[in-house]
Amino acid sequence: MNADELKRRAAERAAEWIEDGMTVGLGTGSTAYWAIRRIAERVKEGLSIRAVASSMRSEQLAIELGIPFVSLNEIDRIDLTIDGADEVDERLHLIKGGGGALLREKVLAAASDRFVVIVDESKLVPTLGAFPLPVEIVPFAERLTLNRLCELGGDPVIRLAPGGDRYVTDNGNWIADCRFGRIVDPASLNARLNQIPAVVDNGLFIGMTSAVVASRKDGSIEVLM
Ligand code: ABF
Repeated sequence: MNADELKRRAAERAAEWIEDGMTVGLGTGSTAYWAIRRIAERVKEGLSIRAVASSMRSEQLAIELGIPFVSLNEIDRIDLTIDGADEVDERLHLIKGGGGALLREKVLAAASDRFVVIVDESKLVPTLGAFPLPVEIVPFAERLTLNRLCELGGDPVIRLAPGGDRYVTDNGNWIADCRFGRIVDPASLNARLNQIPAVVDNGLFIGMTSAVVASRKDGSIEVLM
């Protein structure tokens, strides 16, 4: 079974948890896009929901597929958000942000009654950190912030867009991809990073995951809680 098929299976399993009348958070990334496609199919079959997106890319895809939308500023809670991840550790802490949408993804996750993560089994790791940790920073203080990330041992690299310019997030910020090595205490690193003044947020999602739907190469689907 190829990676796309594994992602699709996890996404469709999670989309089964969506019920009529829900407000649904839409994630970002190739796995989350499979969930958006499945949600669009169910909307065509009569499912009545309203969606809020974690990125302009997700919003664009959902609008193209006919999913009804609501602005985050029109709601106070999200019933269920379905999103991908770059790494999931044994306590279901996450590294997210490989897709550049970590800030809005974390906002949606925090506003959700249930935050469900969909992955193929390659994302399951014993300890976070093999995937570079994305840190969203304010361009105004790039140099000072990179210095602080270096002092923390992050060896930061500013993410570039395909054209070679700095990648700009939906929020007008930049991303520093940081290599901290094995992150044995992600909660502590998360706190230290977010104390740096021009760090907007980082890709560590600590204690936010309600469930992980992981699809395995043998064709099985595992729900981790
Ligand atoms: C998004 O999905 C990001 O937070 C994460 O980086 C990405 C994973 O992408 P994919 O599903 O394409 O592996 O939620």
